[in-house]
Amino acid sequence: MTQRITSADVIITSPGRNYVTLKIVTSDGVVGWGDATVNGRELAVASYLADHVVPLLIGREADRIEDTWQFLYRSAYWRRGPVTMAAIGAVDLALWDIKGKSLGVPVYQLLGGAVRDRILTYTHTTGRDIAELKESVAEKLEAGFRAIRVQSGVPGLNRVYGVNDRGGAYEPAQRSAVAPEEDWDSDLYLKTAPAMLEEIRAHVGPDIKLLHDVHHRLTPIQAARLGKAIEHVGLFWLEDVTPGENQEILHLVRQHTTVPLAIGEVFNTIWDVKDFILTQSIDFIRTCVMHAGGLSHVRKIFDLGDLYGIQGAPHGPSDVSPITMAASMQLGLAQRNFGIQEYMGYPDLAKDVFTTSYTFADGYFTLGDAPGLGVDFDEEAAKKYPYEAAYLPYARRLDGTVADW
Ligand code: KDG
Ligand code: MG
Repeated sequence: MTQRITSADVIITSPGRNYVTLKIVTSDGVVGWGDATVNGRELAVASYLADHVVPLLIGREADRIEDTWQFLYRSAYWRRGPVTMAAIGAVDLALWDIKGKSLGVPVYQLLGGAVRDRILTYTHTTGRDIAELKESVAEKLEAGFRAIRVQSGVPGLNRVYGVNDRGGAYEPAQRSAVAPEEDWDSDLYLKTAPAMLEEIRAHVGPDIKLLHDVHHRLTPIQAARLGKAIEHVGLFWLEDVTPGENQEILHLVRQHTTVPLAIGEVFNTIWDVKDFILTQSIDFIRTCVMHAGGLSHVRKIFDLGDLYGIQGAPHGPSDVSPITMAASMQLGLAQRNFGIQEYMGYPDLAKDVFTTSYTFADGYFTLGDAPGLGVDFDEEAAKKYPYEAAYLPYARRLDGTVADW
């Protein structure tokens, strides 16, 4: 019997940070959960969903996931963009959750079944200086991680991306009515970043995978210089070296260095990343399984990458909810060219609202056999944590110019 969507509700909650969750219920009483969190712009997606998407969903056949995706994408007329694509992504994740639960299987079974047993993951480390970064690295190694993103302070700059200026873990969004300001100077960064990476490599030895995120800061030729200077460090990847809206840019970097390049977390469709892939300028494509239109769309992006030996490595910061994280892992188990899953971790309070079935051991995540995505959302607990405005930082250069953040 055809099951139809009978209700869809958007829930905004803030257990330690803001999350936007979509709950879809079917005529069979099956509940599907989707994540629609766009860090610092949460209410825009909530409105797009509640005001413009939910009314279109009621009465639709819940099993028609691809048809619903095509309908929401093409009937909007206005294409692409983070708000639209996150909203479509939330619906897509909820519908995959429903299909899995209806059939009593985890979503990876519907994507072709497992092609691996466990999912390699990396986490974040940070320090205001190298000594503090080493402590952070030691902590994560102790916790079992074997792939680690390293970010450190830049001498001469007060606040930089990836580093908490008060020490401790870094969470970019700040609960405040204004966007916090960070500092940037590419020359100061380029002067110290290679030595920092060398020292961490010497500290962890050859077997730990090291990653580093430049967060869209450099010009192509600066990025090429950095790549050349750190080839001997043996990074797993160097991420977002340039802003990347001009996709051809990375081809120039590529011609100068063999450091593996990763990019894509801020892009939302296959059209936004296809040139990176078709020109074979990258090694890892980082589109997020929610921000880029859900599992239905991201697996097409990863399939395109597979033609060129490019691996999928979905975005997984604390600002996508455990629903997105679980969906990423479902894809990770079934997608041949899945490379690694980012796992930044979650605020403790988030565990009060989200219950997950994935488990971590020895640097890898394993998925259980829970049907659907394998995540539960506690609506009563969510009510305890009302939305609080929070903004991502932005950066200024030493002369006051707004820089890429
Ligand atoms: O909301 C912005 C964060 O998701 C981003 O800064 C994290 O770059 C990031 C990463 O690689 O996780
Ligand atoms: Mg990044």
